[in-house]
Amino acid sequence: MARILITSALPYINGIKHLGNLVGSQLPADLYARYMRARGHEVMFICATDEHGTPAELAAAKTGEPVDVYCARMHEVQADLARGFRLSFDHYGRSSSPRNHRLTQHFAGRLAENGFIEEVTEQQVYSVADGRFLPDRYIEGTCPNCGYDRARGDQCENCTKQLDPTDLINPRSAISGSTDLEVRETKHLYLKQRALKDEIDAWIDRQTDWPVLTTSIAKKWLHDGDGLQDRGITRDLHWGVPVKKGDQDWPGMEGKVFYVWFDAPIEYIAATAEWADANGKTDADWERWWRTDKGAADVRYVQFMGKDNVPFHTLSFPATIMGSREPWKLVDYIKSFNYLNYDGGQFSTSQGRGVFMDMALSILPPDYWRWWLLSHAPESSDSEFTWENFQASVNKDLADVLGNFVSRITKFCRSKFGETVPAGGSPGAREAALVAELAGRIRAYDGFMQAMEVRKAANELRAIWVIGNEYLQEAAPWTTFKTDPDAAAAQVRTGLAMIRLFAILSRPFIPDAAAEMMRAMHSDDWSWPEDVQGCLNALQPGQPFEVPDNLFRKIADEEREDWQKRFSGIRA
Ligand code: B3M
Ligand code: ZN
Repeated sequence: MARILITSALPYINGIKHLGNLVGSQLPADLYARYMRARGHEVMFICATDEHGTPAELAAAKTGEPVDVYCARMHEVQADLARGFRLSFDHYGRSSSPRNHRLTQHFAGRLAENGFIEEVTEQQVYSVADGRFLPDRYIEGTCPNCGYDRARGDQCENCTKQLDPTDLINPRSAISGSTDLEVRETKHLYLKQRALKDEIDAWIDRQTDWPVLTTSIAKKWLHDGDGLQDRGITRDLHWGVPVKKGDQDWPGMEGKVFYVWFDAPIEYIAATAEWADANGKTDADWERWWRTDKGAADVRYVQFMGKDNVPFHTLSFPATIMGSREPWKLVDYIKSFNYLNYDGGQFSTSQGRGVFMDMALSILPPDYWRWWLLSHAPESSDSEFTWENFQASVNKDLADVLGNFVSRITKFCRSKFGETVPAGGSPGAREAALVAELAGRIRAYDGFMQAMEVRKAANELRAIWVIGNEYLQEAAPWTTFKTDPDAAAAQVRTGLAMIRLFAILSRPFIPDAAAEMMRAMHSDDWSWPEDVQGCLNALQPGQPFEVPDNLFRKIADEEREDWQKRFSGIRA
């Protein structure tokens, strides 16, 4: 049995997430966690809300709530939606937790002790009207390069030119619109990433099994242009982890907080400590996942994220870990995703475009969304959500193939043999061929799931469901029954046993339907079908079963047209 640590990129606290966020990290991470548990490994699956930074402060200001009240409320909203999508985290933490405060301050103290922190005095734009320093993104003005009048202090979205706030013409606060801005001196801490560049480079070179997408992004940031740069890790904000050196104050850093991207990855570790606290466990229980000197040496750590998060996870977070000179676990594999686009446009939380998690669950149960998103995951390239494609995939794969198979075999059995697994007959050549075909497909499915090749795994699972229908079509127990009821009984037993087999294999993708299929077979034996023949003989004659309600309904054209209009991409 292996020990698998899985983390998903932490969703920002502000706003309900859209399906692009979901399929770009949390959902495939859940698929992998469920699969690894089904294969008998020990899994620790961690996520949390990412609660600091200007977005949280501004979102709270819009609602008029104190930011800590806003974050507590939104954490519950997001935790509830995670449950709604059956995301099976062992813990869904909060980056504003005391655990993360202490751990972030601990790492900062260690980095300082080891000479990887530099105190830098710099010029920053201060908004008198807002009474605060403005991060570059919160300064707007006219782009000197193309004249776009909503350019940001870090980049012009129109011509993508990298900017400094002082480049902007007629700069103003993006919060209040005020032009009463001053440039003031302020002191910040910088993580000396350049001093760790060679160590990071050598570590990345050792990760020979990483996807090309992950490695190429990391290498680009390491070597392109001036290469890896030292990075500011503090901000003049009120909401965040107060700057301290371990549990000591940091002279000159009073009133400042750590930059959100410094504390957020540390929450992966802190959330595991929160898990221990929430479950009456000891520090040793979480440290055995994260400290290679306390039992984590044999842990395989896999991270899931969108590709825009790869730089922080391959450079800044490893720099924090390495610079601490403490034996913390570094990631072993990073599975990163491209983007899910919506009906020709980009999903966008800030512009409210796309299908959002709460909307999705208001119209269909999670399995429908899980299946479509995972079988269309944006792995090697962006993928496109269209309502037509969603309707076609759900109606075909879930209703016509899987749902129809379960319905046909259970209803036929009930009509001829009642609601118990029939005795009589014995498997023949056709069943032997079925076992061989299923075994081959399950081996391929296993291979793709182990390799986190999500779409290929979905294709194999779909092909396995099709095998069930093809078996029914060829065996035709309804015809066999006319001349040889015993032989028909053997065919029906095989068909019913496939329902349980499909439940076991499908649970990582569609957990609710899988549970319903297993329940209908009056079984709760989820052991993985290493021996397919044994699995097809698992239901004993005389054992009761039920005809489950229709597992999946079809989406009608009218519904799809209504949803297309209702979710026109602009969130009310
Ligand atoms: N919240 C960025 C994002 O949601 C950030 C991920 C943090 S993972 C430590 O895209
Ligand atoms: Zn521009």
